[in-house]
Amino acid sequence: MPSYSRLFAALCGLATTAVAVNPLIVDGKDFVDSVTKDRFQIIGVDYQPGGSSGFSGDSDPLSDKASCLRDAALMQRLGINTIRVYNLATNVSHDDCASIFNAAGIYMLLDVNSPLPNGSLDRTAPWTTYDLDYLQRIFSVVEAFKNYPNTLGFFAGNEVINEQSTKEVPAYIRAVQRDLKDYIAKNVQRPIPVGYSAADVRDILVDTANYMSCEISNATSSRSDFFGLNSYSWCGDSSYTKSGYDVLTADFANASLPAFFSEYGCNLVEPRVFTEVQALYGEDMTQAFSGGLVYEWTQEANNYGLVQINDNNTVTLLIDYDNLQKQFDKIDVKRIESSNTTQTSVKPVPCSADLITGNFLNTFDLPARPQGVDDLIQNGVKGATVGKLVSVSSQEIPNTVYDYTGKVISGIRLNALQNNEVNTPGSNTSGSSSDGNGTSSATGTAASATHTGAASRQHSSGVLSTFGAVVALAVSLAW
Ligand SMILES: *[C@@H]1O[C@H](CO)[C@@H](O)[C@H](O)[C@H]1NC(C)=O
Ligand SMILES: *[C@@H]1O[C@H](CO)[C@@H](O)[C@H](O)[C@H]1NC(C)=O
Ligand SMILES: *[C@@H]1O[C@H](CO)[C@@H](O)[C@H](O)[C@H]1NC(C)=O
Ligand SMILES: *[C@@H]1O[C@H](CO)[C@@H](O)[C@H](O)[C@H]1NC(C)=O
Ligand SMILES: *[C@@H]1O[C@H](CO)[C@@H](O)[C@H](O)[C@H]1NC(C)=O
Ligand SMILES: *[C@@H]1O[C@H](CO)[C@@H](O)[C@H](O)[C@H]1NC(C)=O
Ligand SMILES: *[C@@H]1O[C@H](CO)[C@@H](O)[C@H](O)[C@H]1NC(C)=O
Ligand SMILES: CC(=O)N[C@H]1CO[C@H](CO)[C@@H](O)[C@@H]1O
Repeated sequence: MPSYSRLFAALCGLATTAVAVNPLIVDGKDFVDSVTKDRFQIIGVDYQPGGSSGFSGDSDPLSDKASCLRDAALMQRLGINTIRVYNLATNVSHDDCASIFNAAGIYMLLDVNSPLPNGSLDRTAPWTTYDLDYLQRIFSVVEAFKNYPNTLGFFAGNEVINEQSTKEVPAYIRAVQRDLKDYIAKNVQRPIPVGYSAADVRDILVDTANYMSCEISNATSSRSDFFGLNSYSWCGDSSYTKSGYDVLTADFANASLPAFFSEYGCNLVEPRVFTEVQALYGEDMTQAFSGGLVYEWTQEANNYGLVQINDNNTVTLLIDYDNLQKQFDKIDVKRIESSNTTQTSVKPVPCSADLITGNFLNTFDLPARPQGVDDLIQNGVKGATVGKLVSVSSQEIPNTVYDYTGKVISGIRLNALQNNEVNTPGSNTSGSSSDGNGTSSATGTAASATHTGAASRQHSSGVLSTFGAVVALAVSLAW
């Protein structure tokens, strides 16, 4: 299939038509490129234009081609290789957007839950919401995204376990993971990873990670494939020890699955300087963590944005965007991508009550499947919208882009990468800043950048995330 598409592209003279990134798999405690076996670390951003309350079910951040083109080009320039999208409509086409991000060398982490009715587990009474309607919805998200090679994984839940949740919630999350993974095994041609995204509530964090990552001998598919942590404990120009990152690193040093920050980027000190990037991708932390995703792409009421989408269809790159780009540019991509058999040979431990140290569920009996779900898994969701890649070419974006001082940056383009390529920081491949009288400081072209090696390497619910961020902040401040 890839060689056929390449031939087709060559015949048509479309040298820049993108084919596909390699799917990622989980091996031990690392994400790994399924073809080259290189390690993959997430250099990501949470993508939630419109905020968490803007979701109606009729559209989502991956249903509007024009904004995806604009954002993928700007993310490519920033050095992003993964986005997380929280709320997804199941009955719209994501083909243009998923294909644009694929062409840009950017993977997608997708929350299956939504804030709409029957769209998530009720943390105060999970047994009232774990039902056929709910499971049909989350399986429909799998159907929508299963055919895109850049679908990195699905979050079965986001911050469902917190101070308000009942004791049974962890078992329900494992049941949802079991059902998703059994659905994928039966209805998808490759093993798409499924995991959980936790709030940074320190006194239950290790118990949560242990509960999700241990192996239940008669329910092996319920295990998390990866563990996301929403962490806001590094504020301003903090340090490895002051931020508590040293504690997190020790907590996850022995984890048996890939762990990463599913949200980070405290905004108590502004502008954000993102010095935590050097810690996260540095020698101390890359054994324990596989990178992270900065909260969040667009500026919303809670003030975490990297870019501002203006009413007149222009974009302003905020100073946080520039600060983050400078930090990303310093990442030693070659080092963090190198495979390590010590990491990939880590095995899960069997679940047992003594893994749980605090006041947390310590039994591993999972709720049985609701009636009708076995049939849904055997036969697939009927009438579901199933996505597929479409062709994408390199192109300049139509939007005017300003830097944070108001200067126009011209020539920003989506750079459709060659087959198997993943976006990496340090390319800053498109756009030149003009001072208004025609003088511009060029920064190189997309085409040349893909051949420098450094720029782009051949590889080698989100229910209430905003609220969640606030909760996590409050917790890390208290602590
Ligand atoms: C898609 O699903 C949403 C949420 O269930 C619903 O509100 C909307 O009417 C549906 N749209 C179409 C075109 O079916
Ligand atoms: C798995 O084993 C546990 C403990 O022996 C038991 O309580 C549970 O019912 C079993 N579950 C299944 C699906 O067989
Ligand atoms: C991790 O494992 C090592 C070696 O088995 C052990 O010495 C260490 O105490 C463990 N750390 C944690 C936090 O459990
Ligand atoms: C678009 O809106 C932004 C923000 O209000 C403003 O800075 C910019 O000058 C406007 N551009 C045009 C072309 O109107
Ligand atoms: C491989 O990973 C282990 C820990 O999992 C670490 O101790 C070791 O230094 C790593 N090796 C290299 C070459 O980075
Ligand atoms: C990226 O390019 C822009 C010009 O488009 C320049 O102003 C900026 O300093 C560059 N950033 C880095 C980190 O090199
Ligand atoms: C205009 O162009 C000249 C070079 O031709 C340059 O020296 C100057 O800084 C530019 N900017 C402004 C605002 O004049
Ligand atoms: C089958 C089922 O649980 N449906 C529920 C969907 O959500 C609505 C509103 O919350 C409930 O009233 C239904 O019972």
